[in-house]
Amino acid sequence: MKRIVVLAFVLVMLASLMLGCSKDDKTPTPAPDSQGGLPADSMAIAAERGLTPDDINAALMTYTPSGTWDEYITFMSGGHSGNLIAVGVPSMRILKNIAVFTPEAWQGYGFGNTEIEQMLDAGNVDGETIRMGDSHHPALSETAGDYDGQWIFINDKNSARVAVIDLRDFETKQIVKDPNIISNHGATFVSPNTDYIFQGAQYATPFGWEYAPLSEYQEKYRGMMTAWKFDREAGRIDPSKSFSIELPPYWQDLCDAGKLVSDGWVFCNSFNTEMATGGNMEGQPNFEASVSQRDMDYMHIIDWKKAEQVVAAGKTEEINGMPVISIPTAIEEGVLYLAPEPKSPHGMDVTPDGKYLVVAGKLDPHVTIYSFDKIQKAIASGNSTPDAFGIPILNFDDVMVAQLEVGLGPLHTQFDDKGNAYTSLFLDSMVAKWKLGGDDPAAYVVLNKVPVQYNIGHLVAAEGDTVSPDGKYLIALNKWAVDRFTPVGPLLPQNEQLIDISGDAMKVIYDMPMGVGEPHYAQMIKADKIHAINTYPEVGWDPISWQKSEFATLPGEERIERNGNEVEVFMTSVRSHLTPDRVEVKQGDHVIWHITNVETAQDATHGFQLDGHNISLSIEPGETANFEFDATNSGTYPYYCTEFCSALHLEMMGYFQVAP
Ligand code: K7E
Ligand code: CUA
Repeated sequence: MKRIVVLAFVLVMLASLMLGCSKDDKTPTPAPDSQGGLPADSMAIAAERGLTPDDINAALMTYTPSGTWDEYITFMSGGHSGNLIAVGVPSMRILKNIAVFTPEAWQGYGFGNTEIEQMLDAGNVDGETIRMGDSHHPALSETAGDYDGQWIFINDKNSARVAVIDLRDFETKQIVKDPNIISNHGATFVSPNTDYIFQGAQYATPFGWEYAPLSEYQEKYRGMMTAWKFDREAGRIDPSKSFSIELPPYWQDLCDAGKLVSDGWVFCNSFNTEMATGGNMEGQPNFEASVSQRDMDYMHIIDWKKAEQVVAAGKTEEINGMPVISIPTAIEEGVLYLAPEPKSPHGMDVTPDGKYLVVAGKLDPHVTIYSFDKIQKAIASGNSTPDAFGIPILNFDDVMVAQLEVGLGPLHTQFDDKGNAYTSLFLDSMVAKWKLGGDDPAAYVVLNKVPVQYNIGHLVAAEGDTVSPDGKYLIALNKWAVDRFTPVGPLLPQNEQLIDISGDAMKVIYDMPMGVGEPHYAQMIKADKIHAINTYPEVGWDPISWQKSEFATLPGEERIERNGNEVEVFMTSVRSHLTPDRVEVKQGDHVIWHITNVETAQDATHGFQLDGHNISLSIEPGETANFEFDATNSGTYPYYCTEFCSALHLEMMGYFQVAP
């Protein structure tokens, strides 16, 4: 019986697709099997695979034939894999795994390439080489509050670092380390014109993560908001024009930058306003209990435009090289305010019009909606009570517009183009769709919900963080994937579920196993906004400095130069040989090696690995890559191209010999 229903459904649907028919279309629907080119066996396939009409619908909405491109690109953080993953929508195919904080051999990232090593080294901590990360929140660069497709930034929660990725070549160009905090979370969030990339701390420590007993938590431990200045011309964060604001040792959590009316402000939710310090072996409760005692935590409300003036006026203290606005100065200058947030809040999402802020409850089934206008009025009224540090806490009722019960474990909220909001419900494993009600509390209503599998964290809507979201698609970033995919051992992939939000009811249309990282947050941009290059502009290009490399080597210029104990190799690669194909040095020599891929054809990448030396490069068409090392061991070490570039790719090799 089910099969007959499926068959009938497929027949009608395929026929209507063929004809592009609408309800007013008076053309009689011919029998599908009489249509030239209509595969008569598709119904049989559907029946054979037991596909329901919904399955077929979902397949038709997501299947992306060979050679056709996705409409959107979603950039998902890789979580503790420390990378950034570009995924096409609606196909949900991984387009690229972009190495950021963690070495990745395929991209030749962190395996010898001199410029990349230097960039990664900029993220080292106190001489400790850091080659991992915990990437959480990617932020696309914006112009007037809209994604402009030029850059993307991402934070490393683990060591409080921020990376800059260039969307011309989808490669990481810079990593900066905050000199005063060791863990961040409310990052990265950009101001509407990407003047600043904001980074809020997470677990409080003394400045510079120095030692201080936990008994001195309230006096010595601090949170922080750093405004990293982005120089668009240079395509780099300019630490010399960046600044920080000292915050209380509450754990700042998620942040978002204001937009339109609220441009100039940044907001963060926080938890552990209890200032708990652990001690579960010393008779204290676990953190999970001690940081959840109070009914209210505090939203941080920061006037960054005013902070910028305070910095310009020199009213800062330089701490570890960073100008910091102290808490007393921030209070005096009207830079920092607090507002109560219901129990263990999570998420901070500014509505597309910039007028409202949504904070989710985590342990409270409500989302709380705050009005920016009310916040401004409350600040102007002077009605507040000081917290333990003297920071004015605005009255909850003065700033809050509505509280809407959305379900259990609300975390994050996204928006569409029709005035709706979508909130992830971790405990319910659902997405709740609700209506924004402006200033009228009664106008906020839950419209419907859709189950997701399982334990949803963040969710992302098409252009969902901009001033003009697209609607259409939403992705649920689910933490658990129990029973969803063919078993692959105890460590399961995450499940990224694509949801069609074009209609009234939400429909899950694709389950994508994410087996290369644990995405926290993601941003989804219209693919045609990104103008990625096909090959580097000129042969001999340095992708990091974005100019011709001083070591560019053209065919005929290949050479090996010896200068005392230093041997410098200038090599070219082209299908299907490396020149020179013999390099001999003496044990103890320092070897500096440059390779230029002189190809100009798209996709004619040559990789390079040197046996026994932990060296792996990816040299894209036109690129010059460099590495250096000490020839410590004598021996014979083949080097070869790692990309299967031609039929004679295996012959693309050479011998590196170290004479004793
Ligand atoms: Cu909710 Cu780090 Cu954005 Cu994960 S955070 S879910
Ligand atoms: Cu070049 Cu294989």
